Order: sequence, then C-alpha cells, then structure tokens
Amino acid sequence: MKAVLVKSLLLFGARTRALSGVVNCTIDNFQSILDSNGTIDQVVYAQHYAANSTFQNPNATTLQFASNPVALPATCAVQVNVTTEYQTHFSFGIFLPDDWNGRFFLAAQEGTNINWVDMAVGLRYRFASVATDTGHTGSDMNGFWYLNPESLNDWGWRANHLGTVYGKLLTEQFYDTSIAYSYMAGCSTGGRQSFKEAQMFPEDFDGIISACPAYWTTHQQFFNLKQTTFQYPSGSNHTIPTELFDLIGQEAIRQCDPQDGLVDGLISDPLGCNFDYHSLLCIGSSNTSSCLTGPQLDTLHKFYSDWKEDNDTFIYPHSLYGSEAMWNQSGIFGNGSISNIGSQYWYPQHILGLTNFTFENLTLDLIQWAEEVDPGQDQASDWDLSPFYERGGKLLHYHGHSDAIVPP
Ligand SMILES: [Ca+2]
Repeated sequence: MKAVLVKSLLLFGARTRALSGVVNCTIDNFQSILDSNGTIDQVVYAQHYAANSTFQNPNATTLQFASNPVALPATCAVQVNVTTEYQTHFSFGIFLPDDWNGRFFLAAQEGTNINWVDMAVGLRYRFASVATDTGHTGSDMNGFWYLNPESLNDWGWRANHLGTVYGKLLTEQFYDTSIAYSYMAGCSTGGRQSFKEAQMFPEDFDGIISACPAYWTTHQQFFNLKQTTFQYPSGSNHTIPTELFDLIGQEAIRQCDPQDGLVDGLISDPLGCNFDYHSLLCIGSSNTSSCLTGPQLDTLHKFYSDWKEDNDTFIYPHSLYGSEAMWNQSGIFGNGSISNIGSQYWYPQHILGLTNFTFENLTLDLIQWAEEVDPGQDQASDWDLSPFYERGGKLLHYHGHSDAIVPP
C-alpha cells in the first residue's frame, strides 16, 4: 500500500514538473531567481522545446563548431551570462527536462563553446544538464581571451565551478526540489576539467568520469610541440613521409597484436610489445615508398620513446604502438613544416606570455618554470583525492592506448 502511494506521488510530481517546465521556462523567471540570490548574472535565452525537437543554438550565427542536438526529450533550455567578481565573464547553458530524474549533470566543455551536444546526452537520461564555455568562445588556441589574467582562471577552473553553483541553484529553484546526486563527465581537456573539479571542489559532484584527461597541462602542451619537431626540417633525410604512417601502423599491428597472447587485430598490451624496427628498414635498392631509411628509423624511434631532457629528466610518456592512425592530425608528428610546429605555439606564446617563443627555446628550465607558473592553475595534478573520497565521491578514469595526442 505504501509503495503504491509513493508511486502515485512520484507520478503526480512528474506531471506537475512537466507543467511548470512549459509555463516557467521564461527569461523573466530565471532572471528573478538569479536576482533574488544576489547575482548580477544575465539570462539571455530561455525556450521550451516539445519532445523530439531539434535544439536551436542561440549562438549559432556567431560561433564556429556550434552543433544542434536532435530528437530532444521535452525540456526547458536556458543560457546565462555570468559576470564574476573579477570582472570576467563566462556563459553556461542548462537543460531542465520536463521529466526530471532528480539529478544534476555537468558536461565538460571540450575545447570550443558551450557543449550543448554532450549536455543533450545527460538530458536524454533525464538529468538537469549544464555546460560552460570556460570564459571564452571559440578554440582555446585562438583569439585574445588570455590577455586578462583572470580569464585564465575562468578557463582553468572557475567557470566550471561557478557554472555548477549557479546551475544547481537554477535547478533546485525551478523544480522546487533538492538535487539528489550530481555528476560530471568529460574527455581530453574535459577530462582535465573533471580531474580539476575532483581535486579543487570535492563537494561539487558525487560522481565524476574523467576520460583521456590532458591533465598535466604544462608538460602536455610542450610535448605536443616536441612531437612536431621530430620531423623538422620538412623533407630532410630523417623526415618520414606522412604517406608511410599507414605502413608503420600496419607493421605495429603485425608485430604487436600476437604478442598480447591473442591474434584479434588489436594491440592490447602496447607497452609489452617488443618491436623490431629492422623489418621496416630499406635494404639495397628497396623502394623507399614501402620502407624506411636508417635516419627515418631513428625518427620513428623518437616517436615511440619517452621524452626525457637533461640528466634523464622525464618530461612525458610516448605515443604507443597502435596510435599511428592519429599521427597525421594537425599539430601531431606531421611533416616537420614550420606551420605544423607553429600550431603548437599558442600555449607558450599566449598562455605563458612568451611572445617571441620558438621551438628552439624549448629547454628543461623553461618546462620547469612553466610548471611553477601554471597560468590559470589549469594543471590538474593535486593527487590528494582524500577529500573527494571521504565525502563519498566516485571517480571513473579511462584512457585509449591509441591516443597519440594525449598518450596514457
Ligand atoms: Ca591482440
């Protein structure tokens, strides 16, 4: 009898929320919530979507990479512009589903703008779902957002934290119900953001998924730069033509697949693979479009070796056997051209403020200095997770072996 009563109340509650979702999904309603809580934030968008709608990104006319998730559950969609006490600004979006599961979800931003697409993933599970733009629109690598030092803090940690605080406020006020559990998920730079939340704001989330996290920011960015230099100068005798990357990938599979104990087309233990470079060596008059010369094999050995500097100081782990399909993406090993190398100057030139930096300036001292400075406290490397653990937090962390940009 009690169970039936509880079920009836839940059904009644869901129906009430669905009605409020349509009626209260207005700029005025959300603005009044923020105003009455003492913020100077501005609600710039509020629109109710019926079931199976396609989201219309309110920023789509100005933002590159804007995407519109389709076939949404019925939801209220809101965007808020936040002014921080440091005179910086960021925006966050929030989906508030008609049929709410009582939980809150933050989709980490993954490099450009408010991540409405991953917010929609949470929405489809009936979460109230939020994402921020981390304080600037467009790629981290472009624009002039970094000129304000406090914008670096928004990017490094503050926008996600405040987006969580304000997102929870709007959620609980909108439904007039406390949030039962809160979660966050993200990959790559979003994985870093997820680690950062667990480390810096352990009370924000009950559960966090940190996927392929680019968490060691200073070493990460210099590693991506270092990767582009192995092939320099372009067209030299040690430069591996990018057309041969497929051949190398096939040889990695041929040699490493069986060494993990199961021939299944997968390299399941890349660190355990004993790779014989000589099988790729050109012999006599071999056609060099299907083999590598000695100097090119030396370059390949650098691709597959940890980056160490003076006195064997470890800087970053290497890309693994099985990662070859990613090697020709912009800014990775590439062809050794100055333009490919220059694509990785954004971090030293913009974020670290070394305006005239070129790859010839890359030294151990510089890396160590960057780690001390860590602009925006972006690096997520405070590994005492006991506060998160002790408040009952759960953290899932996974990484792909084939990730050549952020090797695990
Ligand atoms: Ca295998």
